[in-house]
Amino acid sequence: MKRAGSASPEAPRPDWTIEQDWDGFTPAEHGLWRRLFSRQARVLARRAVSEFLAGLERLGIAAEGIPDFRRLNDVLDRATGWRVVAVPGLVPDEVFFEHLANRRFPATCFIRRPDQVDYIEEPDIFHDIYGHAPLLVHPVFADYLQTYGQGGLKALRLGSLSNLARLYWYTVEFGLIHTADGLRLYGSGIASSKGESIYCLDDPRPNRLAFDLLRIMRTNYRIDAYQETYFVIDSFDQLFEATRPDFAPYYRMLAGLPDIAPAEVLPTDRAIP
Ligand code: HBI
Ligand code: FE
Repeated sequence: MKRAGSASPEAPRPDWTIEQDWDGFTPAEHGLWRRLFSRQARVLARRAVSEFLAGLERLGIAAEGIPDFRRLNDVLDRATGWRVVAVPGLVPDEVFFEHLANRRFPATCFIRRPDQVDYIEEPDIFHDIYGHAPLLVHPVFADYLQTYGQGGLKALRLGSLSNLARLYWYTVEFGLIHTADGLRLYGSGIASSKGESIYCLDDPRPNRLAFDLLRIMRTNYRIDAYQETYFVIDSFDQLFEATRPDFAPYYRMLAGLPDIAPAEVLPTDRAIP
């Protein structure tokens, strides 16, 4: 059954936000969340970076089912000044970046169908909240994502969005990080997928390459299969520092260079064991 929030009788708001209508979720929808959540807790225990697991715990979204954004926002706001806002689905790039630039994370409010537990191509609330919200309480990652939103607005004006979108893909969505305990995952696209959480760390097939900003911005990606290449950061500080400069000169350099295929490894790449 669908809820009033997604079929508002009023004209859509210019920022695409809607009400989450938390009271409208059914027991079956809460049950599906709990099932996804407990399954993923086991998988991520020794695979997700400790900052992600700490964020999950701090948000207190473990036990009860689909989180109420009002409660989530109390914690988020106190931690880093971020909030989540409800949107009906994918929103236009400019709207998406405008939210990020103002420390608002647009989150969908529908949950996948029971036959989609293992795979769904579009973002649902499990991906958006379980996958994305935990790192929003991390001060450095919180700043990185806001800076990305500001950079997105600029990339749109400069016609370089395809370059910048790859940075989001290979970090925020599918990033790995090197820690004292070995490789860990932090990307939300991985963290919200049981299969890819295991594959990205345990499978010998994918390339795991050291983070390289310009290289990433040349690399195509697949949205319909596990990644063939992951990029590994050393720390969130490294990520934030590398993306702090003005990208306009980078975009001019990249304009003359060919794209790199998702599976390709270059002689200049540094593989992470
Ligand atoms: N909308 N709701 C939503 N979630 C996204 O992740 C998203 C979006 N709109 C555009 C968009 N992502 C892309 O522009 C970026 O990932 C580059
Ligand atoms: Fe996402």
